[in-house]
Amino acid sequence: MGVHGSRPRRQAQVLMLGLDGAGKTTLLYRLKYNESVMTVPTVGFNVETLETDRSSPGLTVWDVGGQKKMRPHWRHHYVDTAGLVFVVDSWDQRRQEEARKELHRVIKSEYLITVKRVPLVVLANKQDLQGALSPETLCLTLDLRRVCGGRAWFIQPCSATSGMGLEEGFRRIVYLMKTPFKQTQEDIKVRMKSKGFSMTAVKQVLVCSR
Ligand SMILES: Nc1nc2c(ncn2[C@@H]2O[C@H](COP(=O)(O)OP(=O)(O)OP(=O)(O)O)[C@@H](O)[C@H]2O)c(=O)[nH]1
Ligand SMILES: [Mg+2]
Repeated sequence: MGVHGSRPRRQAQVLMLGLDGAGKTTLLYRLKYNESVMTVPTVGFNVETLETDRSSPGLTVWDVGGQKKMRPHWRHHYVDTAGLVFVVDSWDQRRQEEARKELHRVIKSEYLITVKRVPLVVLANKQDLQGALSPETLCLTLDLRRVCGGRAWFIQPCSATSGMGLEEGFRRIVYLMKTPFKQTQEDIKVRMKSKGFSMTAVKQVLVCSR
């Protein structure tokens, strides 16, 4: 990721949303330039391309401002979206309910769900801060299993300031965009069994990635 190729590549659009201050812009520039940037609240959007491995399309990542006044504009980006990344500030427990509501509103938007069923990766950001909620806890507070039924999804812990987990999160959205939903379930089963995990563990992971 982050390295320019010489040939023109197919591009897939990833829409990155989340509340103001969740860390979207910090995360985008950490991925793009491997640098910590000082951010200001995004009014409008930032857009950057990220390279992926040769077998995958390059990514055009849209980072749209998350302030309340910006949220009505999110839907204008749905049309070309192939994958959705929702960034959560895992440390700010007071705003989890607001994050849950906004995420559910986006997921339930008619176009994203009924027409496209775009896959979702939730980035549980700011894991470097003491007291940050774990992905398992966020899974419950955001009610992901219920709201994501029938859609490919994943939750990835990360830190935009250190870079931890970012590439994994974006690799995951590429994988989910490329792979039919049923196949992702099969892949997980096969990989876990080959590593000697029990059937119970396999089932738990499948529930968590459904
Ligand atoms: N400790 C810590 N701070 C972070 C992390 N990611 C972002 N921040 C800080 O959180 C604040 C907000 O980050 P932004 O990237 O501007 O947030 P945003 O989601 O783009 O916000 P809007 O543009 O308003 O939607 C900044 O002070 C960042 O330095 C992280 O992983 N850990
Ligand atoms: Mg921003």
